[in-house]
Amino acid sequence: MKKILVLNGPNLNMLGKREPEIYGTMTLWELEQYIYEQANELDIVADCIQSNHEGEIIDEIQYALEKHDGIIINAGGYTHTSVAIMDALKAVGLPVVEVHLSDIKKREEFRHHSYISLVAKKIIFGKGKEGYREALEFFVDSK
Ligand code: DHK
Repeated sequence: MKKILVLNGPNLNMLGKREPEIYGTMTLWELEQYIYEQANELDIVADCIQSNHEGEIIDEIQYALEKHDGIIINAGGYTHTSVAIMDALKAVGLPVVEVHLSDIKKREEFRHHSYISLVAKKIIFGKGKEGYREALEFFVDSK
């Protein structure tokens, strides 16, 4: 069975309360339950982790090299700023799928650029929680 790390970055722990008109009313806990259910259906082992801290996200990416076959990442605001997270993803060399709940291309211009996209094999945005399902499906289809 494939083991996939699902990393959610800063402020995603605020889902449910945070700008519901953009991110919806689902909490992080509900999102993670959804991801575990979908993964189970697809015969994937998912490990969901959320952190507000750039260094912790980098640590988790590095640990993934020993434990996981791929990474699904929503790096939150670090998507648009973090060369260091991009470098960590490059360093471990695992396949990466980038997910965003909202449609970052239809929002402020500073959200249009993503450092994660430079290393991601697939980029999914604007599909809400279903984006994570699609990201898991990528790993079913990939070798
Ligand atoms: C989540 C965030 O926290 C933002 O900083 C990104 C992303 C978009 C999302 O849509 O999931 O710009």
